[in-house]
Amino acid sequence: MVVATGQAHSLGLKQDGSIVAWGDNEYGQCNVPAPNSGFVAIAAGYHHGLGLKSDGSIVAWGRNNDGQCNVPAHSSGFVGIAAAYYHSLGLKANGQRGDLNCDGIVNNFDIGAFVLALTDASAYHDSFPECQVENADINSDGLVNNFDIDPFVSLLAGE
Ligand SMILES: [Ca+2]
Ligand SMILES: [Ca+2]
Repeated sequence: MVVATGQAHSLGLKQDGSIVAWGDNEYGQCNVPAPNSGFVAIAAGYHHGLGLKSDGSIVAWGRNNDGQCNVPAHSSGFVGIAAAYYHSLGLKANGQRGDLNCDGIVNNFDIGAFVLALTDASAYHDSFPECQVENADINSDGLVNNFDIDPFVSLLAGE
């Protein structure tokens, strides 16, 4: 079991992916939201808790006086979490080559985003504001252009 501790409460992540919480519950920091399953990481803030789920989403609960439980929209693709005194951090896997929709994996769902990144970088930024167009530079020559198409297809095919 992985354990994280806050100011006066503690969280434990069990091997089955559920979280146990105990201690001071004045702000609901021990009330893990349902469904309490599928967690892969935990973090405890002063009066709040964070859980990272295997699907890359973040769940937050407990005291929310400074918005530390307001997980931003597009809450997916996270690979790590950290909880500080009164704020929270999520680490995204948005630096992966070929992962143009930055959901943490390279697959057929990246094709549309890749084409957009190649043809219209500003439209790409509008559609995927949290992603990096540089991830379309599959052949790592510093440019996002047609020469990245073949390497991208190979990447998708797992070659
Ligand atoms: Ca992707
Ligand atoms: Ca390139």
